[in-house]
Amino acid sequence: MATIRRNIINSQQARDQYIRGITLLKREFIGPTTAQFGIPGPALRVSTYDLFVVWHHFAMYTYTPRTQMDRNAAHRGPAFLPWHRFMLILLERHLQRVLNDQNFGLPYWDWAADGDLPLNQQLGSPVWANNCLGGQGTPVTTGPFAFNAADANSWRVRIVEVSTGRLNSVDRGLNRQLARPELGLPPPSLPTKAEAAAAVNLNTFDAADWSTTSSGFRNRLEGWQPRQPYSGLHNRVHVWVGGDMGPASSPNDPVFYLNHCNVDRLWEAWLNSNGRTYLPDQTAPTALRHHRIDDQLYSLLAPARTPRQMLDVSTIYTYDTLVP
Ligand SMILES: [Cu+2]
Repeated sequence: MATIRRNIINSQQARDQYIRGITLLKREFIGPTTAQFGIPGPALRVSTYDLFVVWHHFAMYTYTPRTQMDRNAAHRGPAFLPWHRFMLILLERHLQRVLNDQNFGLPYWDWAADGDLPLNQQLGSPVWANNCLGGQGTPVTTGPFAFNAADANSWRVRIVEVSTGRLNSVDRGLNRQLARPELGLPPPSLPTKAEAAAAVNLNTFDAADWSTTSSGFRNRLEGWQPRQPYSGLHNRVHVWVGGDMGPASSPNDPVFYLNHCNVDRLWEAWLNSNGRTYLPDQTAPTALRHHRIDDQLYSLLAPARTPRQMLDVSTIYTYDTLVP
């Protein structure tokens, strides 16, 4: 039976299970070591949670094509949506396993609902309460992911992207700086409901040259267009949260999955109203590998799926509500 993915602020059960589940995955060390991934420093076992951080980083540094630094295997191109859907399904399965609950559905953060509020109220959203994701700081000191130097079981960032673009082993708390201005700009607002609806209303899924300059739904939702003054939907949520949500190791912050679950929900709304279609098809140039409909999505943890296999997931999960 398909599970139901719910709004995290409307379901105490989904919220509590999510926090408990990812805490368990963070403490589960059954995977490869950092040395096996070429991460410098002492060879430490990578937790199940951190495997997803590594996978995301590797995908982001798999350029497609190799010579062009723009599109990568999971971003800046059409596979952005099916790749993250594949990632979320795998994480959800791990959560179901450690929670011993096959009905658990990943919750989402409806950031557009917060984006309709004035900025000071966006910061006061129940998402940032101590019984949900906790507050902000460098490091975060309140809520379930608070850093406590004396408690080895408190939430630690173990693998992070450094300025060279490579992954490094660290042992520190989680960093989060909500609604911080960038480069002298005024503080960013979360995206609004009108902006989300305008994206879903675009009939074209994606268009040549399948990059950050393309017109269409994928690029609008990913957030490269329009870019004034901040990037749009998904990208702006990363910028708005700040801290560890910035670099390619952004799955370090558990809010990553709540953001992407909402992105996935907007895609589901689009698929619902436009038909379960995807572009480009398999006749597109090989430079678009990982992005064509029957290409394998970049995988590290499980047998690869294709974009086509991600178009109808109704036997796996549904959402409590889609955007109107
Ligand atoms: Cu990503």
